Amino acid sequence: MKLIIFRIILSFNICNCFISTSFGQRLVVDSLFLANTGTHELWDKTQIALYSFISTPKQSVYLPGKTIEVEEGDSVHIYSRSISNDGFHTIHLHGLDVDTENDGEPLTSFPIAPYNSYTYKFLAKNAGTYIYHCHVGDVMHVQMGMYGLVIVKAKGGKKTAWTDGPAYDKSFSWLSSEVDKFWHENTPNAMMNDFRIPVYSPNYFMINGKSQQQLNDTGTAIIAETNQKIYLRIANIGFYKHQFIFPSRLNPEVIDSDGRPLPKSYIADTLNVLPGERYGVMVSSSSSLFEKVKVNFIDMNNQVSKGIEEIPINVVNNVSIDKKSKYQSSIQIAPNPAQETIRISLNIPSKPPYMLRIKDLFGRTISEIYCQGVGIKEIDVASLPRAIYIIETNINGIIYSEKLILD
Ligand SMILES: [Cu+2]
Repeated sequence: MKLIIFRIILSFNICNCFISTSFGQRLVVDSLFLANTGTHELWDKTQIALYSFISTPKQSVYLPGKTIEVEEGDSVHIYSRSISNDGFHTIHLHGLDVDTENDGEPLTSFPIAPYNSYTYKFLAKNAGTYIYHCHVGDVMHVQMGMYGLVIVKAKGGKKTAWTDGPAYDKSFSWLSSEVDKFWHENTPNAMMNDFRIPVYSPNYFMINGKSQQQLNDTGTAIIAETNQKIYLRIANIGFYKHQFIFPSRLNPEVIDSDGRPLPKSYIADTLNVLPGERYGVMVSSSSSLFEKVKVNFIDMNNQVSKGIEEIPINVVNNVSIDKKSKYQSSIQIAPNPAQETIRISLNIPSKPPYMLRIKDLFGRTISEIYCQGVGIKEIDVASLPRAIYIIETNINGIIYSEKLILD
């Protein structure tokens, strides 16, 4: 059975494939490789040892692990192979209705030994946001990075929070967590054998494995247009309480929790997400908005916030930009999205010498380029982190700006 599934995966050359059954139900076959050797770079360039769930055995580890995406009603098989050179691992499907054999609790289910594999199976009964994580050594393997999201979309992959639920235009997933560097410097097995588990004192606070300037990231920062419905899937796999504070102009409406629609949705600009909890929040703004969602990471022993991270929100009123003036779209960037070099031309009546500024979504100037005369300006952007930026210039008191995506 394992061999057959592995063949399917290889023949499709991607790790997520589906086959329709005679009852119209999809069988989704996905794969995870359980790794215990790797390093991960944090926002300040600090390197930590990391375990992870990755897509292919040759990949470098990353945080969080691979996201599993399926649809409501799917029968899901996750081929799981340990490429760890030491110790056991499992996959616990947190919040999903699974039988004991597929629960991933090592005592009642079973652990996966190095270079062994198992195919976890479950039925994705309810659309929603779920977490999977290793259940060996409990908190230690999770702390080492063995976690990821399971997203169960509405039937047919429709852009609704659940089948026949509220519709959205865009969605973002925020899986929050923490890192205690000391725990990563001491192997979990050594700590477990000695029963000397140190006090948990995290020094890095993350959303989608990112912090600080890394949150200016196309997968995490909210980039949307006015009046678009944005569906946020928020999940906490840390050991602290994570408090999300939204600008009230985003009209945050909490609509589901832990994989079930709420009987009655509610508006709240502060959302406390406890370890293991998941929430669905619908936001939108009727006017342009350049603000941040603030996230407090709160030690539940004393209710003190030990870290703050901010996720940029960039809601742009595209209609009014077009109507306001032709100058607003007068910066032309090509290519966009770009990778290495961009060519910028200004389409305005007069062009005195001007300064082009590249800003991140926090409004910080990343670089300034002095420009003179007409013609196309070529700028090397290869060294900039892959993210969204604003190219801006001020000519005779008028600010011209344009969005630049580096991918
Ligand atoms: Cu593990």
